[in-house]
Amino acid sequence: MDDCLFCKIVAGEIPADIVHATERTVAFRDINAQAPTHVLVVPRDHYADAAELATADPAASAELVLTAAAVATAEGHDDYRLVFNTGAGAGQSVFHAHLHVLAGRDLTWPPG
Ligand code: DGP
Repeated sequence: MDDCLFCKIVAGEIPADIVHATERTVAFRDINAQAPTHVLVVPRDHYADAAELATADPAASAELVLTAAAVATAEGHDDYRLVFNTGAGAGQSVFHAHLHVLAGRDLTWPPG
């Protein structure tokens, strides 16, 4: 996708604080962190949201979760929250699938 922010981060065209990378995923710190650890894990290939990714590439979808777990472990967290905002009404603002990894503070339920 020519005009996708996260495609540009994956391609190295826009800088990001990358903390982990695998064959199919890249993980980088969220620019607007909502917790001491707030990392976004994205597939290298472009899919608009989590369901589109899971339909087209289940292996990459699973790798996203495993990368998220590796990031949480690397940052010393046994407890963490994974979030896929899906659709503008649910808070999705970047339409390249991404998994939020949040940890390092009390995470209340339900989320806002
Ligand atoms: P969402 O609202 O679920 O689509 O999450 C998108 C996240 O992307 C949001 O928490 C802020 C983050 N974000 C937006 N622009 C940038 C950027 O240029 N760099 C980084 N690292 N994160 C960004």
